[in-house]
Amino acid sequence: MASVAYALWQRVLRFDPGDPIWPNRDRFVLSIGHASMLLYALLHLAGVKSVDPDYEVVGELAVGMEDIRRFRQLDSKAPGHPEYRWTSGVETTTGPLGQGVGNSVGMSIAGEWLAAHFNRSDFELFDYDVYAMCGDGDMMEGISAEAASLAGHLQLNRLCWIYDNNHITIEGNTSLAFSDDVAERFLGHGWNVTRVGDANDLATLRRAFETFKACEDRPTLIIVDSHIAWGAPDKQDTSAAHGEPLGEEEVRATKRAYGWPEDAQFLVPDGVREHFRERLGERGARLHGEWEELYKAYGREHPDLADNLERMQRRELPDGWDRDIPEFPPDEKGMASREASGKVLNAIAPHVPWLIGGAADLDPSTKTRLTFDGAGDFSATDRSGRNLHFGIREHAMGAAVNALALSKLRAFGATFLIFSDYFRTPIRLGAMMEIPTILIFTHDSIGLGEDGPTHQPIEQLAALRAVPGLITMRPGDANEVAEAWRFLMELRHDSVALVLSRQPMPTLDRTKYAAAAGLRQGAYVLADAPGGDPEVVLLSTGTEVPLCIDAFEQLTADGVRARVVSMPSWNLFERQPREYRDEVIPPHVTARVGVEQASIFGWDRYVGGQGRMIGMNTFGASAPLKDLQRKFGFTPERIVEAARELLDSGS
Ligand SMILES: Cc1ncc(C[n+]2csc(CCOP(=O)(O)OP(=O)(O)O)c2C)c(N)n1
Ligand SMILES: [Mg+2]
Repeated sequence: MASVAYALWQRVLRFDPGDPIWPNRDRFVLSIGHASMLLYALLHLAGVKSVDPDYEVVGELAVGMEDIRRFRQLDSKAPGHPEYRWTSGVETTTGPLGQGVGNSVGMSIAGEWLAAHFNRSDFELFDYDVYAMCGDGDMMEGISAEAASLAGHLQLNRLCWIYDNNHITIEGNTSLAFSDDVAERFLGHGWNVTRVGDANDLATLRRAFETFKACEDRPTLIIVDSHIAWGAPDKQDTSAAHGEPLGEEEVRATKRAYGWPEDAQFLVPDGVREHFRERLGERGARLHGEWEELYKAYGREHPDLADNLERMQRRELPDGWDRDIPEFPPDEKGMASREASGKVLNAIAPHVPWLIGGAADLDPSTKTRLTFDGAGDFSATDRSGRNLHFGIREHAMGAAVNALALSKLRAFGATFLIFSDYFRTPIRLGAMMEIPTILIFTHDSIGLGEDGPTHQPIEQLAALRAVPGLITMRPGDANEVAEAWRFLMELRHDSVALVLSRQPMPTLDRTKYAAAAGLRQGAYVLADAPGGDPEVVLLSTGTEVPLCIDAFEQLTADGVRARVVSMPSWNLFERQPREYRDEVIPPHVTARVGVEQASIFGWDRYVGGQGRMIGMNTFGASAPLKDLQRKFGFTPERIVEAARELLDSGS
């Protein structure tokens, strides 16, 4: 695929090596992340400059020759698979096959939305194209079907996938496991499909890219017939070329076939870097320069929009973005946290124009629809809409939301917590890339009731908590929800999973109990024995917090010194200093009861060896909420009983 990458980068791609984060650059996504060296070679030969986290161009090479020599070694800018943030010029982290093509759809949605929102007559600020290079693996992965189907439906005509049709995967020829007619399949998805019969035919490649550029109503798939390890006399067209080094002799023979000096290693012949500078470099710098001029004039004519764009690039928010976030009055009946979240989201979104998102066909349930005047629906005919409809395509939604965040939008995706399992990979990649993706998961426990065990999440919460860096939050009433949004909107480098209930819970009286702002510490003392110094501590999250409050009131009335700790986010709690954590959960108080309608996995860390956990050890059941709570022991009475048992046994 080197020749294909060459044709694209040298002749087509609008990319300025001097500034790899110029907002209107074309995006190049290497969905075949195992071919990372192709990307590193391009970044190196094109002389792409590195960028620091403050968005200043630093000026060192993004990938130096030393990095390439140290391919896949510790601290090299050329790691095994391309990693966003680690290597400048890498648009997204790829390697798990299918993710890159999924991302490319989100990048293209972002491009369309940015154009609709920011472009004005005479000011075409955004018109970038998105190219994704994919392989047999991407084509086999289900996510490519979801993503292609969505892209075709949305008629994303500035999206181009280039399929490395080499008929080889790891186990051998694709005939082992794959016989799709890929062209037919993409025609069915509503794509423009074209074919290049020889990957080394630069003229035909060029025509294919022109066909893509000329196509105005659909995405384009370019099927390129290619040969893995082209030119290697014994390994070309074999799966061995994928999985093993060619070996010294075969490398020599390959160099001979290319007419290359056989003994030279890491050789860049004179003139090659200049050649890249003259084509890609010159074109990119010129287009970028013209764009900067245009942008200056835009700033004079449309200062407010330019201000928005600047803030967006820095992941800052408009002044006063949070001014309409409601404070929820105490209410015994209360509301579901999904309900509160919908209200807060709709109080924020009108003030943050680039906050967009949607659900995988569940917005009536997740309460994530933006309902204010003019919010609109993003579609093939309206690119300015802020409600996205991902359809029932959770995996593609996850990849697309990551890509929207990579495009500097503030983006959210929503579904039931149980279906987080359908897109674990995008969730962990978002966290790994340190991008502020917002995931909204409702129907967060057996409390959803009659839908039964297929829909009742058990281990999902523990699984989300286990993702390094991901901030998982399960707020305990409407005001914790408001605080969660206040907190998460300002994050610039953390992905968040907001876990919300289907069923109502009381809105706590915050004059009686501690302020919801405690959520920022991850866990906080919500209710306490007079003067502190409790003999038993009740720990819980979400809908179980009010159960603990009830139990606390009963225990207090009986003269037991109890404390309730609300723990909306373990991950945030772990970021607090030891003193704070010990203050909230005093190490010497070993009588602790944890309560959560989820897998008990991980709770022993807080409940301790002598505490009690009221949680789930099995799947749930299909029944009304009240019956389930009784069956599984989620009642204030059961909590009181557990606390008493602990105190009586002297722990
Ligand atoms: C989701 C996922 N499953 C499995 C792998 C392991 N894997 C890496 S490359 C590869 C084969 C890919 O074949 P293809 O896309 O045709 O690439 P080629 O061998 O032609 O370069 C596999 C199975 C992976 N990276 N991601
Ligand atoms: Mg292949």
